[in-house]
Amino acid sequence: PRNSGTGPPATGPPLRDCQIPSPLLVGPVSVHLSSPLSLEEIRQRNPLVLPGGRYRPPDCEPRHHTAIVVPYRNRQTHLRALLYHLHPFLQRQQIHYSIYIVQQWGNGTFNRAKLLNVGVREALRDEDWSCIFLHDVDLLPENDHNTYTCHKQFPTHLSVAMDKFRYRLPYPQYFGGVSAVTPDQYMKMNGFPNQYWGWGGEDDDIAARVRLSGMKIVRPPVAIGHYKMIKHKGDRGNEQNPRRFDLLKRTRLNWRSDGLNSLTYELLSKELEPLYTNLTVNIGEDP
Ligand code: UD2
Ligand code: MN
Repeated sequence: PRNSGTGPPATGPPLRDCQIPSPLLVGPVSVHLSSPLSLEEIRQRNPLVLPGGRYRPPDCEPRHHTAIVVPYRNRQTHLRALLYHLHPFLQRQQIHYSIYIVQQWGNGTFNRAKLLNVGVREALRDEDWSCIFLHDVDLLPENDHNTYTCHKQFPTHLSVAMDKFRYRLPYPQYFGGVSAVTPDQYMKMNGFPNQYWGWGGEDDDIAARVRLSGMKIVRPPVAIGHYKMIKHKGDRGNEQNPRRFDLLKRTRLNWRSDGLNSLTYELLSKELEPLYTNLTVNIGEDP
């Protein structure tokens, strides 16, 4: 077959471009959260997904190439729910995609933004992605018209209407949950901060970087950007970061020196699991 996998396309007559919008879209979908299937069952339901969680539409040439990067530690049931919903969702959108789970090694304080930096860098080693999604593990999109593609000029914030905020944007600069950048946009804003250890603030820092680097945030209509967040308590090792307010006061001074250009980490392993690429990474500890 042509174009199986993510390698170079085989020779032969070119496939026609995938239609826009995808004829496979169904619009609103109901998201059930009780007892997600096992990884094996999810795999069986997604026979065209290749090791590493890679997919390419089999019968048309995709116009979009998206890496989904998920910061992660110890959320097995959420991960299963995400994979269960996201694989069919992205396939209906006829996107060429891959899912990266960036797992923080050890019991040190969690650092979401630094894990996202690692995920972007490692994903771009694999492939020339046109778009990179930054995706919480516990957020499930409820409408497949919310396409997982990037805006040419500006970073996108996708999770504009979540059940936990009564399907409204909590505040105008809110950038948490699910967002997306092109590699160019990511470079322009010097990536994300590495210094936010623990819960909170890093999403507002990222939003500030967008503005400080001369860009703005674009969003889908509220009617389309619907998400369910799986209910959860705060995680051990991700306590509220008491320094977040001080750090946020300094984004304007720090963003050029802290970010993509100051990122250091040790990649401990990279495994092509059936439904995702697992990156285990030592990102160090809160100094
Ligand atoms: C909000 C934001 C989130 C982030 C966070 C502050 C929403 C929907 N999301 O999420 O984007 O800005 O506040 O840091 O408003 N995680 C793990 N294991 C852990 C801890 C975190 O996997 O032990 C990952 C996981 O992908 C999770 C994400 O980090 O979804 C954010 O952490 P959270 O879900 O505990 O924080 P929450 O829901 O307040
Ligand atoms: Mn959450």
